Amino acid sequence: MLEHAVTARACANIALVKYWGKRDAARNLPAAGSLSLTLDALVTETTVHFDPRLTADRFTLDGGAAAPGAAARTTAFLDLVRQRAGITTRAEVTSQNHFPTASGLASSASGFAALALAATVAAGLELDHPALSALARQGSGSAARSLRGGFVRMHAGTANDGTDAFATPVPSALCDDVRMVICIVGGGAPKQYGSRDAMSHTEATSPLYRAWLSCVDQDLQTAHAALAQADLAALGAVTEGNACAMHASAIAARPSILYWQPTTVALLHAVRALRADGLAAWATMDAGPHVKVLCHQRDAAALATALSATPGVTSVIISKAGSDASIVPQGHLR
Ligand code: 2P0
Repeated sequence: MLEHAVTARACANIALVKYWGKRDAARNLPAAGSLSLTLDALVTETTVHFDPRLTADRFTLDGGAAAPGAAARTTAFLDLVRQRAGITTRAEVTSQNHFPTASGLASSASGFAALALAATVAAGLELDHPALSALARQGSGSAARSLRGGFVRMHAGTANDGTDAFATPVPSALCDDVRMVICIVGGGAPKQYGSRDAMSHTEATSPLYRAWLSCVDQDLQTAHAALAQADLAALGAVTEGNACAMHASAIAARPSILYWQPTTVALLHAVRALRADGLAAWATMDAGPHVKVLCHQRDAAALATALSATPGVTSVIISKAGSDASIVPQGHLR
C-alpha cells in the first residue's frame, strides 16, 4: 500500500466572503464562515511517496528545496496524516505550482489541498469529502475550500474538535459564466506580511476586528441568495464590500497591516469607473497587493485589456471556475 507515489492536483481559490480570524488557533478553526470561487488557471500538483528508507521528510517545491518554514509546516501536516493512518514512515513530497511565472499569488490553499489528497491516498486512508476538507483546514484554512470546484462555502462549525469546520460546494447557474480577471501588481513592493500572522495581529489589536466579524454572516447570506438567483451584480456588490471590510479591519490594526499599493488603489478606482460606464465588474483583494475582478465571461477580455493599462500592473490572468481536487493517474503529469 505505502510503496506507491500518489499525485494530486488542486486549484487555488479566491474568497468572495473572506476568512480573516480564528476561534481556535491550535486547531486552525475559523472565527466565521467564508465563501470562495475555485480557479481553473491556478493549479498545484503534489506527489507524496511514503518511503521506508527515509529518516526524515523531504520536500521539493517548484524544483528546489523548500524553505525551512514551509518544510516544517509540511512535516507537521504529514504528522497528522501519519497519526490518522497509524504509520511512522517519512515521505518524499514534490510540489509544483503551475501558476503563471512570477505572479506572486499565494499558493497555500491549492498546496495544502493537493497535499491533503495525495498524502491521505498514499497513506491508504479513505476519507470522505468533509473529513478530507477538515484535515486540509489544519494545514491552511483556505485549503479546505480548494478541495471542491466552483463556488464553495466554508463552514465555521461549532464543535471544539473541528470536525464540522469543513467546506462544501454551492451549486449555482453562475458557475459556467463567471470569470475572475486577476491583475498582478508588481513594481518592487516590499515583502508583505504572511496572512496567518497578519490575521492574528488584527484579532489582537484592531478596534475594527469585531465590526468586521459582525458583518460576515449577513454577507454570507447575501452571497448565497445571489448564487441561488444567479445574480452576479448582487454577488459582486457583496464581494467588493466584504473585501473592503476585511482590509479596513487589517488597516486599523496597530501597527497597521496595509496590503494595498498605489496600483491596488488605482485598480479599485478603474473598476469603479468601468462599472459607472455600465460594465459588470467588482474587485476583491487578499493578503497582497493584487486585485481580482469578478465579471461575466463576455466582458473578461475587455476588462483585462482595460485594467492592464494601469501603471504597475505586470500581468493579467483570466480564469474560469476550477474543478474538484483530483488524483492524477500515473503518466498524466503536466
Ligand atoms: C481568504 N485569506 O478567505 C482570506 C482572505 C487571505 C485573505 O484565507 O492561517 O493562508 O493558514 O488558516 O488560509 C489566507 O489565510 O490562513 C486566507 P491559515 P490562510 O482567502
